[in-house]
Order: sequence, then structure tokens, then C-alpha cells
Amino acid sequence: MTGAVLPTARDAFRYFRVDFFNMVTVIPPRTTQEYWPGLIQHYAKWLPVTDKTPIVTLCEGNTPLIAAPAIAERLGKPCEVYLKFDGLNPTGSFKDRGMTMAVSKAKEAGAAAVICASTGNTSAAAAAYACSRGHARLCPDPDGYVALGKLAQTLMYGAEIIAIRDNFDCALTLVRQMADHYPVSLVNSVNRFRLEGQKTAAFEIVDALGDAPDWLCTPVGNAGNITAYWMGFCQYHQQGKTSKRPRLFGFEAEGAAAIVRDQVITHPETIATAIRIGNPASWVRAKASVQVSQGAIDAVSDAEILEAYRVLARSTGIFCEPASAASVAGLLKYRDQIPSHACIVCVLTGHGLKDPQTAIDHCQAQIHAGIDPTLSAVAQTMGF
Ligand code: AN7
Repeated sequence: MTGAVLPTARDAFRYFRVDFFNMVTVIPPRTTQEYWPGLIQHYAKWLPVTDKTPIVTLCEGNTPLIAAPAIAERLGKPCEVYLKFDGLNPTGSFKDRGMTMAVSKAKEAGAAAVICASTGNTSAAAAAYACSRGHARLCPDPDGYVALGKLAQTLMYGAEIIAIRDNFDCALTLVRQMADHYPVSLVNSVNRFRLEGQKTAAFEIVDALGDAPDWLCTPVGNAGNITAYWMGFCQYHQQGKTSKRPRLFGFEAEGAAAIVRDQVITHPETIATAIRIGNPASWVRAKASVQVSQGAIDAVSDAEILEAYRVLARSTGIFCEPASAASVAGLLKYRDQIPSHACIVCVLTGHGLKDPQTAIDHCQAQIHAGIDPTLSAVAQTMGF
């Protein structure tokens, strides 16, 4: 007798319904509900933890893999596109995956404080995981470029923020020195436990699809996450959990495209402040991973990022932050190179509410302001 076959995310592609306003509704197949204990407990045997590791978790991970036929349609050929919406993690970004590991291991090692440099999401995650457990903490942030939501979170969780008068790359150099000279644990992705946690996103994609996708597209900033995905896919592949490994496509912002240009960018600039990084820490490993996967690292312009950002919100209902939209901007840019019937996953690394100002500035939508509070005025405004 065989057991019940659990549905995979792929089955969702068979359950579309086009509703009014041309919105596509995905009716998910029925599935069993199990309690999700957080990614460390769920993937413990794949991670460097033991029974003695105190697990610091906010039940991160297990984020949805959302079928996006509206994006597939834009590619102009038959293929499947899924969005791994990691903005639905507890602090609103994929950083929670790495931070549950890094903070758990820091606690295991008896660290008194954690420190990180950040364009905003790492510090929000570090603050959430470290502060609420009574660890001291310190998060230098590049001066003036951290999106409002990220700043609000980090302050709210109770972290000390030190805004330095320079960019991320300089902040990272400083916190590395701090960790060398003082009893603080560095939780940037140069901390190897960060990538261990982040690789679980690859596991989740395989667990949802039943195999690895053909392509994986992701934004690239400090280049840790793309490296972590490759670790995850390789590990699952080695253990026979997948028939193949995906081709990795990473996208930097044009004004911060150090890997693409093969040179450090001293003054990186982009609207996607999360990836405003000119000297990525995992540069070499990311480049090697992408090469072995037969993929590429390329750049997308701010205009392409903003276009994908709007397209995502309007055609799929998913509001991600600008940096995250780089993965879809890159996919659209590569549309001619996509093989027919490819299965593609784009990673959406952070939630749109992280950066409300950029949304308001670039939504190209209109508010009808100052309307009289009368039925006739409202009806007239609506064109009736
Ligand atoms: C939404 O928070 O580097 O290539 O300090 O916040 O692994 O660096 C953020 C990076 C993509 C790039 N998308 O990932 C930080 C930080 C979002 C991000 C990236 C970041 P990596």
C-alpha cells in the first residue's frame, strides 16, 4: 500500500482560476497542516547544531513559494515562474534564516553581544533575535540610507544603532575590527552560521517543487545569499534529494555592480538601498558558485528594478522591497535566454513595507485628495 501523495507547489499551477479584474487566483490543493517549529528544528540534521545548541527562533522559514503566471506570461514562452517570498519571515526579510542560526550559535558560545554592519535588514533581524533574549547588541548602519521600516524595527526591538558617516563597506570593515578586538560576536554573513541558516531556503524550494528548479534568480548585494542557495542545492543534490542543480542568476544594481564590473565600487548608488554595496564580502564564493552552476551575475538598472517592483505588486499582488525586485527585473531582462518549459524561481528577499517612502515616490498611482465628503462628489470622482 502506498501512502497519500502530498501535493507540491507545482500542483498549484493546475489550480488557477481567473477572476474578475483579470486577477489570477491560485486555489491551493488541500494539504496537511503541521506545526512549523522554525527552520533549525525542521532542518536540524542538515545544520551544524547539536542538542546543546540553545535555539533562538521566531519560527522563521517555511515561506510560501507562490506561482506567478502573470510573470511567466511576460516572458512570452511557456514556462513556470514561482516567487519565493522570503519577505514573509518574522522581521520581513530572508535575514531571519541566517540570524536564527548566528544568534543561536553566538548564545551557545557564550557571546555577550552581537554586532553587524547593515543596509537595514540584517540589523533588524539581529536586533529581533538578539535583543529579545537579553543579549547586548550594537548595529552600525550606513548613515542616512536605511529604509524607514528597517530603522523603525531595529529601534523598536531595542538595538543600539550607530550611524556612521560612510557606506556599508566601511561599516563592515569597522565591525570586523570590533569583533577582532572586543568580546562581540559578528553576525554579518561572514559569520559562517549565517549562510548555513540561509541555505534552508533552497531546501524549502526543493521540498515544495519536488525537485530543484531549472533557474534561480536572486538579488545580489553582499553576495552571501546566492552563495547560501548554492550550498543548499548542492547539499540536497549530493544526498539524492534532487535530480539536478539549478543555474543561478544573480542581479546586482547597476550603480553597485562590483562583481559584474570586476572592481570595487567606492561610491555605490542605487534606489535599492539594501544592495547598495560596493565590495561584497562573499564576492569570490558567489562568483565561483554561479560559474559552476552555469549561470551568471549581471546588473539591472534602477529603472528596471522599479518597473519590476510595480509589475510584481500590480500583476501578482506581491509587494516586495526594491532590492528584491532585482531578481524579477533580471529575469525579464534575460527573457530571450530562457529555455521553453523552464521552471524558474525568483527570490523576493524582503517585504515592501520595509521601504514605504520608495513605494510612495515610485508607485505611479494617484490619490484623489481633498474630495468633499458627499456621495455625489465621490461618485463623480469615480467617474459615475
Ligand atoms: C532585501 O541588511 O546586506 O547578497 O545589511 O536586504 O546576501 O547581501 C542586505 C542585503 C537582497 C542582498 N535583498 O543579499 C544588510 C544587507 C535584500 C537585502 C540583499 C539584501 P546578499
